[in-house]
Amino acid sequence: MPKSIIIEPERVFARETIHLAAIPVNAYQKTIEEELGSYSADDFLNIWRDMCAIREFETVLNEIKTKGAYKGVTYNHAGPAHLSIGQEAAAVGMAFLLSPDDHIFGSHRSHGEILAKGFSAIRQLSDARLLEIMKSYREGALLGPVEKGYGGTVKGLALRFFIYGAYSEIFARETGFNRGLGGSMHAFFAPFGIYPNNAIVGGSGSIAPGAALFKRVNRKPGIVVANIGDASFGCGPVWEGITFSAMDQYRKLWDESLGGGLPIIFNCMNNFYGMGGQPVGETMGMQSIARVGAGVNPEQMHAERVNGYDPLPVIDAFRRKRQLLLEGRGPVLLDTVTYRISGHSPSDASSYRSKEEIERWQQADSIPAFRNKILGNHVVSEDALDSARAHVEASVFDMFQLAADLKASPRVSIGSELVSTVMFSNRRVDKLDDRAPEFLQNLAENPRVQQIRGKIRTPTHEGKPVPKMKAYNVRDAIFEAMLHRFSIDPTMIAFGEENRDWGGAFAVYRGLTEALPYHRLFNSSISEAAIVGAAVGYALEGGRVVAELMYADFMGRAGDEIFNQLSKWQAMSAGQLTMPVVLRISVGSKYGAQHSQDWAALVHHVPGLKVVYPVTPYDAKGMMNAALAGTDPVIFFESQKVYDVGEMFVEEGVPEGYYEVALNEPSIKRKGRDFTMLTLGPALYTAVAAADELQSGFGLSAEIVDLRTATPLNYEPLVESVRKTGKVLLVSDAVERGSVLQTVAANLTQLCFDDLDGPPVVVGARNWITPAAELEASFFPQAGWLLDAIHERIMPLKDYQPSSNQTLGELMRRARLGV
Ligand SMILES: Cc1ncc(C[n+]2csc(CCOP(=O)(O)OP(=O)(O)O)c2C)c(N)n1
Ligand SMILES: [Mg+2]
Repeated sequence: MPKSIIIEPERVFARETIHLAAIPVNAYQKTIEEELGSYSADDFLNIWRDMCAIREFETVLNEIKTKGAYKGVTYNHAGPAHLSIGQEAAAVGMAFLLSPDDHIFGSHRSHGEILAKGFSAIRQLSDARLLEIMKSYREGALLGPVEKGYGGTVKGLALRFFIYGAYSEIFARETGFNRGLGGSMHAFFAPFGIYPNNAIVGGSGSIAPGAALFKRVNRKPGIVVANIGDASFGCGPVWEGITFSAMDQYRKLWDESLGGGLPIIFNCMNNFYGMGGQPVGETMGMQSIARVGAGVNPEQMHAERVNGYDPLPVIDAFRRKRQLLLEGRGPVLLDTVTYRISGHSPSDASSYRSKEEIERWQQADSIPAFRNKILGNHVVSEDALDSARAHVEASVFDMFQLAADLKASPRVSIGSELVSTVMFSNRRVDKLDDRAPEFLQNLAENPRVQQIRGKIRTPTHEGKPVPKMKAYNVRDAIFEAMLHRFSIDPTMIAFGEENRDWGGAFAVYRGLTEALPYHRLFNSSISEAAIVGAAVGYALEGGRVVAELMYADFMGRAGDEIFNQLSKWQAMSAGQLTMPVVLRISVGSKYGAQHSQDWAALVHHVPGLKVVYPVTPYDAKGMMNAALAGTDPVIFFESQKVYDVGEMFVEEGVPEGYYEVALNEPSIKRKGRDFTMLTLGPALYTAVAAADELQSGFGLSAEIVDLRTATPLNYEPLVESVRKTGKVLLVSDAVERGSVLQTVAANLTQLCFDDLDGPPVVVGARNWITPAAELEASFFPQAGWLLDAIHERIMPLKDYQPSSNQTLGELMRRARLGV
């Protein structure tokens, strides 16, 4: 049902003051004596041991990066190492109380967080479960080398297994968590609740909210933590992720049983520096990151600044904030203050800070400070501390040595085409969970379903063309395919701007508001980065999403999320994660320069994305069905020029039942013999008009092939057609320079060289901004342009007068000017 949130002028204009609450800074001031009831001696020992392990892990990396050896073991590590020496207390404090169901996301500097979370999970999981994880994880590939000759406890084995997996991943070994395809900045290990870390600063800020969304929508236990740096708070996507996480609707409009606000902590690992820039005093103005919460919601995100140079205040904060999240009162912001003693990377000369400053933080170093704190109270003996440290350092060293050993820990063979096999998962999964999908009504009663039932699905009816109002159109086709999957897969959700009550900006979703509860279809904030980022987070937790960008021109707003996140996580996980996301993107017209551009070429260029562009009802339904049955990210372009178009090509009409159209197959829309016209997008209809003119005016028959897809693309039908005709014209509404069709033309030139009478000719839109609606005919390819191009560059048409300049000289002129 549409919502009703009434805005009353009298209330809006009443005189008031907005009061901000005080923001706690270093509120935790407990002594160890006061904490004795909360921690056992073992807890203290474990905290200490975990900090020491992280310090040693990072020290090894620092030594091999700067000196090429550690304790006599030489190793050349070619890749990055963004170390967190100094930040151990913050990492251990963050992870100490988190359960394996609590999921952390991180940054380029997350080795410490990964280790801390892994150690915490190992403590909490039973021996049986740990063995199960170690034996099943990548079929025991990591466990094999570690268990050889090991005679200790299961937990000891798990600790070594985990450190080994981390080092191996950093060293790009087959035995890494992700077969070395993730590496230092992207490592993760989902069985312990460690989710992707991100080399894009603030990348996790828009992804982690999707993981929290997954937990709410699918009623899963646990919380989500986004560990991001202080400088990342200058990143737009972080703000968008926060906004997305704090939407009122979770608590005000969604079913209460889902649990309320998103269970997410944005945990700022505040080390006072970007690389060398300083957010406080130089690159930002908020002074304390905790202040950000005050602008987000009345609860101010329960924001606090805590002392992250001592693990206990951090544990205390996580205990309290986790509870808030479980009560549905999220999101939360923590400003966890720490310091990076190590350089940004081992090549960092620290030219941006003084030696004195580093020395002062070294003097306050959290590891000796914590030791003194617990020793002072005789809770744990000095011997116990020393032996725990020595023991864990030995494990770190052993595992470093094992990971550095190319025999025990080989690299993946580059020639094996491993990467090719993980770029796409290419799976079919009908549903990602077994529970019954939630609906608000019996679908037979849905007004849109009933309306569609009365529509005509064939190109003609009683011998006449079908009037627009009665034709089953592209809009209906997408709706039908989505409703089908909504009714099968309970995890499937859809969101984007104006997706709910409005019915989607172009009315594709009209009727869904009545059918679906809020958590399956909702309006998001105007946050394109968060829309795509959250879709990524939702999918990599195991759900299916249809996210939507209203116009292709807005892709830039979600650039990182599309280009680096949606596209890359399947491969960076070595195929362990799937990414069942369909990103619907509408291509505009009549709306000028910033609302009418076809940017299929941008995503076609990015490895890891399937890119399709159906423009007929038959194709739209079949391809949406296929996209929603798969597990790969599909960029699903739609054209606003053709939402209303009925089926013109499939005589039998668009089936009412389920069918799929393969996502890599071009479709021959009209058979012909004289030349081939290849199209992508709504230019199909321009080609049809041109082909009709060629037939009636010149007796020429064109074969029209709609690519329907940019990636992947089966060239066989294209080659077959071009072999037959020897001539090919390629047409799309995208600007010609760098377009998908230029790539297809280049490939066809090679594939059909011997059969071609001349080179393939590409006609695209001008290399301009899209002008106003009234001038579009001078920008988008017109049927006449196609005839002109054929006449000038493929075969002269008898007595023909071109209306536009499609000559090679003009091609040169335009290229020279860049227009
Ligand atoms: C989007 C993006 N911009 C710039 C960089 C280069 N870079 C890597 S780390 C870093 C500083 C990040 O600072 P912060 O977020 O505070 O994390 P810290 O390094 O302090 O842990 C920069 C600028 C990047 N990786 N990603
Ligand atoms: Mg920082």
